[in-house]
Amino acid sequence: MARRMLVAGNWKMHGLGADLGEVTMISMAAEKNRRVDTALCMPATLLHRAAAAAPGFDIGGQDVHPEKGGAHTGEISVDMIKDAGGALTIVGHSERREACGQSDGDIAARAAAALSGGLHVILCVGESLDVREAGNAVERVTSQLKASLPADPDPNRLAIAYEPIWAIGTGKVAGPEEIGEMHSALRGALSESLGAECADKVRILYGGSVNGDNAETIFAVDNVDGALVGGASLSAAKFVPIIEAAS
Ligand code: G2H
Repeated sequence: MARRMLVAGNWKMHGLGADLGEVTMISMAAEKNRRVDTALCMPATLLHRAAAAAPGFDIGGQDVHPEKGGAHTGEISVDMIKDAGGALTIVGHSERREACGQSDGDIAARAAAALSGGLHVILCVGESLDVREAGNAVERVTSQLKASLPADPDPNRLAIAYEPIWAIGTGKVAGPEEIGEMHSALRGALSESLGAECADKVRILYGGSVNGDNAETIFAVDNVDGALVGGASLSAAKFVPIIEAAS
């Protein structure tokens, strides 16, 4: 089936109030390009102001806690993201898995809470360079996906992002054959876990040093339904060409 492309930015720990003009410019470009779904995942401090700076545009968080509230210093809940105007969240980014020791089970719980609370979810998976060089990338990443999936997800509100850790912020991009092989394997793993009909609706994004120069090549690969973009999402000048490449 034809899936709509999704291009989501991940500002990570970047951005101050002075940078919100970029959010507005990106949202205006997205408004003109209705063929592609577009979103920006902001640091918690900017969620509310980014939503106000870009009415009608999808703003999201970068992680979410599975519980509704409690003694969880530094965490953010589903209701907090929604209250700030957010519509989606990333879960399972490798930087969060590593920094916070999140297991696949933790990621599944976070994704389940976000989906049941009404958010859209971008669930990240990816392998290290050691795993890639040992020839175990497909096996590792498909296992990681199966263990990180929430039960009975709404496929229209779940996207998977394949982000090889060795390609994140390094300027190294997986080649079209590596991306195609992994995305096809991830579609198969989704089918085994959720059934073919459901798996067919889930978008699989690529992430890792995507930019305006390489986006078109990446988007031409089978089973690539968009991108999760870090560094190149911080300015309209760099992000808008990626949105255009998806349309
Ligand atoms: C991968 C990506 C966004 P970048 O983490 O999630 O970042 O595009 O900077 O490699």
